[in-house]
Amino acid sequence: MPSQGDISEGHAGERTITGARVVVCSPGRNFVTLVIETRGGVTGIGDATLNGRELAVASYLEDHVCPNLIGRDAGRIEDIWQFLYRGAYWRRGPVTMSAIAAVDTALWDIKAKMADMPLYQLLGGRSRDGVLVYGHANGSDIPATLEELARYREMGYEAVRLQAGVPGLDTAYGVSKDSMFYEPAGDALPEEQIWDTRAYLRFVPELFEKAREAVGPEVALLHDGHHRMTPQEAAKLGRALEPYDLFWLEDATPAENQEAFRLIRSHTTTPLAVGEIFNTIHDCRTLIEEQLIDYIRATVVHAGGITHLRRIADLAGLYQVRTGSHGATDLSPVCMGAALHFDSWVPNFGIQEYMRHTEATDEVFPHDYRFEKGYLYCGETPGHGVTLDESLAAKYPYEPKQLPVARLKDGTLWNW
Ligand code: KDG
Ligand code: MG
Repeated sequence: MPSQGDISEGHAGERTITGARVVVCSPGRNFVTLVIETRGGVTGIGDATLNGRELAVASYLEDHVCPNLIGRDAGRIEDIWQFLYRGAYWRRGPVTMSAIAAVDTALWDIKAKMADMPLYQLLGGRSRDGVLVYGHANGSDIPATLEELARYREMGYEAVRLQAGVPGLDTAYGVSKDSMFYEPAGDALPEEQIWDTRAYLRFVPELFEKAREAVGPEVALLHDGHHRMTPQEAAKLGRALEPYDLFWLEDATPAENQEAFRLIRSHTTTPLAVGEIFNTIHDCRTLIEEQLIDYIRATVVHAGGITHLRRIADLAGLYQVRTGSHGATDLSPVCMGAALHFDSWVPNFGIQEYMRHTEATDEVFPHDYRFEKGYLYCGETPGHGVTLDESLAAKYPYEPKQLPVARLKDGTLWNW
């Protein structure tokens, strides 16, 4: 009889999954968390947050995944991953892969707790002491952005992403009212913003010229194009930014068409990063194998959990592509905790994005990772080191929120 991975194996009684449930809460922004319980009393949690589409993943988990988990051996992480990926017949996609990621993360949490080890030990142990992170400095114009940059330097950051308001445009990606906590998902229905790439391209090199003058050559400076340029425009920007020695230019152009990066790559030596919206290895195979990028930004929650992210990182390692995982605030502290264990191990680590969560979020998700002088350190607690205060979470019910959309001046819908 084929094994179901249940207690029929004899040794797995303690590990049998007896419960799986989804907690949706909104301590300032929405988060979806999967809680898996085992007969032995060990629980694990995984992040399943997909900004603006949270309830789709919650339903995918509650209605289609959780019933399949009951009775299985929580120790069979790979088999459960394959079951959820192949078994659904419908493969890939952000909803499916975020749901699989939540299960995978919770199971790694359980395995590590049962082994009485921090998760990074199960992956192969530390490759580094601390994880280099970049923070977000943003402002309505260049002086305001440089002030923020100085503030991040004072806090100890060695790497800072810069986004600034573009002259002539009312809104720009990455620039918020509260500079410390950039939260783009606003209203129940999407805000519509106006975008003009030519105005943006005229402005960005000056931002980085002034920033370099202000901080000198050492500090790593990053920028996110947020999928808005054509390949030709991205090539032009990459070249214009070369004198300012960026750590990376992110999401220069949409990457459904991976071959589009050939044009950008052939025109500029500015390092390229992409992948925060990728959910499988197939989204980045050409980008990696042709060495069209320098950093892959896939992360635990949207790319199928630790099990799948490890496959992506291993492929990337063959081609000298390093990791630079997405770490915006819409990824919960559970994702961040798991990501930091991953980052502490992965040999081809590059950098980790770190947007600080609000106090309310940190209270709902107590964690043992800590920031010090530009680095994040995962803790030594068995598991991934992040828990969920369910009674506090219950005080913050779900609030419908969606990401903005962008239109060109003539009304054409563009990439936000
Ligand atoms: O939900 C969307 C955000 O995660 C995204 O806009 C953040 O681009 C982003 C980044 O680089 O952090
Ligand atoms: Mg981005």
